[in-house]
Amino acid sequence: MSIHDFERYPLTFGPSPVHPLDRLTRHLGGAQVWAKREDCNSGLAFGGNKVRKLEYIVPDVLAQGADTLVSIGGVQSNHTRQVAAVAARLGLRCRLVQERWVEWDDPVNDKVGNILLSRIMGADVHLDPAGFDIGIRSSWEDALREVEEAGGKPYGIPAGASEHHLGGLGFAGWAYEVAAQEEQLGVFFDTIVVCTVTGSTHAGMVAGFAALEEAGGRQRRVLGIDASATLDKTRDQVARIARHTAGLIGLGRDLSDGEIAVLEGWAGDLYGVPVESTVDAIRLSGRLEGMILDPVYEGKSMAGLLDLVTSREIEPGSTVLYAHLGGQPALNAYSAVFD
Ligand code: 5PA
Repeated sequence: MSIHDFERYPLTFGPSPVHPLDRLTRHLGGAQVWAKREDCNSGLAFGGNKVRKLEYIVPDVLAQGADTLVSIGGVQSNHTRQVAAVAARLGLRCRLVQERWVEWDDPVNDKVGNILLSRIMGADVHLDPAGFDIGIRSSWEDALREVEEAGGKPYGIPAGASEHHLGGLGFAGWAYEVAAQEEQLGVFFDTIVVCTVTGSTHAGMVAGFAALEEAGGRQRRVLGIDASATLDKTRDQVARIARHTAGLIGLGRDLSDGEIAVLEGWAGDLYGVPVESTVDAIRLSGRLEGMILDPVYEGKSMAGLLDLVTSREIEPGSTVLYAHLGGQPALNAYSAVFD
C-alpha cells in the first residue's frame, strides 16, 4: 500500500500555495523561511488543515451512507467549522459539540468567528461546559447516539479528525505535495515547522516524509510546536498516529522516537490563551508579510520558528517551511489582545 492507493475526495483547490517570506527572512538574518498556505487551500469556509484530512475521510462517509457528520471541538474550533462546511458541500446534516476548551471571557466568544460560520452553514451547534481534552469525549458519543435515536445515520469525526483511522493520511499526502513543489521550485526544505495539538497533522507529515525518504528522498526534520499545553498527551497521540499512518502507507520500518519531535516552550500554560511571544509573532508576521496568524495555534508555532531561527538551533544554512494551517476566524474573539 502507498498513499496513492487511498481514495481522495477533492475538497481543496489543488496544491496549496508555497512562497518565500522574504521580509521575515531578512529580519531574522538566518535561515531562509518559506510558508505553505493551508489557510487558503479551499473555497470551503476559509479552508484549513482539516479540509485536507477530510479529503481522505469523505470516501468512507459516502461508502457508509451516513446522513449526518458529528464532531467536536472548542467554542472557537476551526475543525468543527470545516466539518460544517464539508457537510454543507456534500448535502449532509452536521451536529457539533462545542466545549468550553478555553476560559476566555470575551463577550462575543460564542457568537463570532468559527461558531458564527458553522451556524451560517446550517450546523446544529450545541454548547457544552466541559474543558479542554484532545481525547474521545462522552458528549461526542452522546451526540452520535442522539442522532441515531432521532432516525439519522451519524458519522463520527473526533476532535481534529485525529483519532480516526484515516486521520493521518491528509498530511501524509501533503508531504508528497511538498516534494512535487520542491521539484518545480528548485528548492529543498530541510526543516518543516508545524503546530501540533490533536496530532494528526504533524503525525501525517512524519509518516509521509519517512515514506518519501525510504523511496530515496533526502532526509529532513519535522518540528512540531506544541500548542496544547498538555504536552504528554499530544506527544503520545502524535507518536501513535504517526506509527499507525506509517503502517497504512506501507513504510517498511518502525519510526524512531527521535523522528517524532514535539517541542515545548511556546504554548504558555493554557491551550487557547495567547502569551506575549504569541502576540509578538502575530504582529511580526502581519507587519512584515501581511500574513495573518491566530492566537490559539499558528501564533504559537510561529513564535517557536522565530526563536529557533534566531537562536540558530535552525541553522543559517537551512531552508525552513512553515506550515500555515489556517485558523484566522478565531481572531474575532480575541480583539482585546490587540487593543
Ligand atoms: C489546529 C487544530 P492538529 O490538531 O492536527 O494537531 O492541528 C493543530 C492545529 N492549526 C493547528 C490550526 C489553525 C488548527 O485549527 N484545531 C483543532 C480545532 O478544533 O480547531 C483540532 C483542535
